Amino acid sequence: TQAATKSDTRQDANLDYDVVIIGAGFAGMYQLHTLRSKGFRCHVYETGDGVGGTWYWNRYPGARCDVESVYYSYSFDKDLEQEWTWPERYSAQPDILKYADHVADRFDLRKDITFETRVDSLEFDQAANIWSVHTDKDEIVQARYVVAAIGCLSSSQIPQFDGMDDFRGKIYHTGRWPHEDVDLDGKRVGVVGTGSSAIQTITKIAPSVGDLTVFQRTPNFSIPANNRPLTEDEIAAVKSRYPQIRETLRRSRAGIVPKATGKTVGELTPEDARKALQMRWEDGGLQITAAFEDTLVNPAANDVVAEFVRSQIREIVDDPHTAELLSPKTYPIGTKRCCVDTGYFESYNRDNVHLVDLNAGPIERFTAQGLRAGGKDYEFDVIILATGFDAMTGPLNNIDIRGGAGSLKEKWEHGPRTYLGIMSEGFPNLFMITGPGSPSVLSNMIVSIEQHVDWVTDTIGHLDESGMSRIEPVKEAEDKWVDRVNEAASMTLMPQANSWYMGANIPGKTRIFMPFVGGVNVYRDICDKVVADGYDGFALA
Ligand code: N01
Repeated sequence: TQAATKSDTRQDANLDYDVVIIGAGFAGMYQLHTLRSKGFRCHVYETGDGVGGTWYWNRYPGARCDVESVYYSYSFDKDLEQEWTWPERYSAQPDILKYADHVADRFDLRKDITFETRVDSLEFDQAANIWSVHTDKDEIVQARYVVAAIGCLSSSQIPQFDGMDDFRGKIYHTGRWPHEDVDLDGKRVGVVGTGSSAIQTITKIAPSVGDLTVFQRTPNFSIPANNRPLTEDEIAAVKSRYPQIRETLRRSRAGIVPKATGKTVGELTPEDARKALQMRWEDGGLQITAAFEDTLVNPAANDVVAEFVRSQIREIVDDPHTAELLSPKTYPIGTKRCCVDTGYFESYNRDNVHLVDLNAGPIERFTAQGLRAGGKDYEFDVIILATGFDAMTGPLNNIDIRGGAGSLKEKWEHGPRTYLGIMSEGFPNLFMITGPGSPSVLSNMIVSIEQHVDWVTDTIGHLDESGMSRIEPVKEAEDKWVDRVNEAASMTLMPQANSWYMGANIPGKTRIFMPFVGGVNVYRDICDKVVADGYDGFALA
């Protein structure tokens, strides 16, 4: 039974829970499953009224994953893997949400989840090693450990334009899309932003809206998805090889099956370099930057990839001026997350789609009828803000987290400080899943989630079995790790872009590269070694 697997040494019987988990997305669900199967008393608080996290919130038209579904799925249960069949190479949001619901049912997760409840604040009692968890329903519960499984892109960034309240139409943010149908047919629609969310939305709605105006500040590199239904043969082949595929993902840099040439651009003839790019363009997806080993470290190699994509844009888009505006030139390719699309650039060949370059004149204000940009008034029925997220640190900073000496938000004022992206000194017994300082958003999130969740489960199990009740990073270990994360980033071109990886999309946010760029494989070995060396860099008590 569950209780029998947990050590009897615990002193926690008077606490509400052993572990409170925040968030019922892919991280929170798996964390609940693993800890519960080891006999820990866990409870999950979730703001939404269902599971699925990012796939619960991002219901905008055309929402789809940019990682192939057979990779973007749990590996922890062999039967689950065999019984679930993905319909498409890159599945759409409703199918991924169905999968999350299926997992919640199959492992009976909902009985330990309280929905429609936000965790507002956390307070740690340093003497007793207990977290008090406060919710927006005025509930306070106490637990030994807290796991923040709150996602990296869950705090929507809604720019505050003057006059937003004056607008008589509807305003939607892609990351907070309504659950009920939004009828855009024949409507005059404005989209602010040209990131992944915008690109998918624009492509999906362009054929059915009346008129669509896209407000672009920075153009994005986007690669065709080459999405398609998976054939029965493909599905059978994947299912028969799942264990090997999963192992490849775990040992890969980014949690996907790499399609690397293994060569730098200088090791290839110009013709072979072009072939490598053309092959990846036709195959579809995010692998274009893997064409050369040095794409993300060598400006010359990067420019070969970037120029290839720009040449494709020029070929697709009929109007040369629009093609130029859509061609990214101000940052290296891959330093802002590349997008994956199904006919995005083609959308601009439609008569009802218009592109406004905000560099010629920014959005000045919203008006009763629409918005004014560059001195010109635009009229809309609906304005869609595809303006992104306060990434990685935003979701944690939205919770008032007090470790005793101060708040996490204060500590992170000049950028996140973590050890391994899992914990932060001064905040014992608080774990983060895919936190800043781990590979996280640079990887297939599910691979990184499983690795972190397993690590946390093993660690809590180890503490429990050893009769201990507290873990916290040592300051020197954290300082060294922060330096290592920064050094790794500085060896690449990544810090050159004004990306959300850098926090550059949020006015006033410290500009620092947040994820660990060293790779999922390298990172996994580091975490394993820390444990093998007796939790090196952590203080346990
Ligand atoms: O957000 P973004 P997103 N005035 O930050 C613009 C994942 N994702 O939701 O670039 C005018 O990328 C902003 O302009 P700029 C994926 O990891 C995955 O699209 O800052 N414009 C930018 O164009 C992705 O990277 C999938 O100059 C303003 C846009 O809004 C991440 O989520 C699908 C503005 C925001 O783009 C975030 O993507 C969707 C302002 N005041 C998302 N403020 C898939 O799996 C912002 N912008 C396919």
